[in-house]
Amino acid sequence: MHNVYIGLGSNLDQPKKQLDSAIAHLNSQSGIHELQISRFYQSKPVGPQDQPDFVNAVAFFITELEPLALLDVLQNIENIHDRVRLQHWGPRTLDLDLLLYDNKSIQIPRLTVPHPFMLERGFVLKPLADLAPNLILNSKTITEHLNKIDISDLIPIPK
Ligand code: A4P
Ligand code: MG
Repeated sequence: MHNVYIGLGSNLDQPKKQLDSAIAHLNSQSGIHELQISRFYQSKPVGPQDQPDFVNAVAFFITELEPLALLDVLQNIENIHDRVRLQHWGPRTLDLDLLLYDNKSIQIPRLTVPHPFMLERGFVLKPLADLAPNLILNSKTITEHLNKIDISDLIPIPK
C-alpha cells in the first residue's frame, strides 16, 4: 500500500459542490482507502487574474494503485466533471493534482511528483498542513515550509 496526498481545486460551476462530488468519487473507488480530507479554502487565482476565486483542499488516502494507474483514475474523475483543458493555469471545474506518492520522486512525461509548485502555494501547503503538519519534504516539515510563504489571502470556508 502507498501513502498519497492529492490537491483538489475548482473555480467554476459551484466550486464547493465540485469538490464534494470529487470526494464522493474518490470514496467510491475500489483502489482508494482511508480517505481523509482537509478543510476547504478559498483564494485568489495564482496565474491569470481574470478568473473567479478558487476553492482548494487536500486529500490523503492509501492505495494499491501504481502512480500512472492512479493518475488515470484522477483524470477520469476530472473528465466526469466536464473538465476542459483550455488555458494553462486558467479556470477549471475540477483539477486533481498528485502531490506526493510515498516519498517517491517521479519524472516522466505524464507525471512529475512531488508536484513542482506545491512548496510555493499556500492553497496546497495550508490544507496539506491540516492533515500532515509534521510530514518532511526536502528536509523540512510542511509547517516550516508553510511558515515561509504568505497565506493572507486564504480563507477557510465551511464544508
Ligand atoms: N501532470 C504532471 N505531473 C502531474 C501531477 N503531479 N499531478 C500532467 C497531475 N497531473 C500531472 O495537467 C496537465 C498535465 O500535467 C496532465 O495531463 C498530467 O499528465 P492539467 O491539469 O491539464 O494542466 P494545467 O491545469 O494547465 O496545469 P497544472 O499543472 O495542473 O496547473 P496547476 O499547477 O494545478 O495550476 N490558483 C488557486 N488559488 N488555486 C488553484 O487551485 N490552480 C492553478 C492550476 C492555477 N492557479 C490556481 C490554482
Ligand atoms: Mg492539474
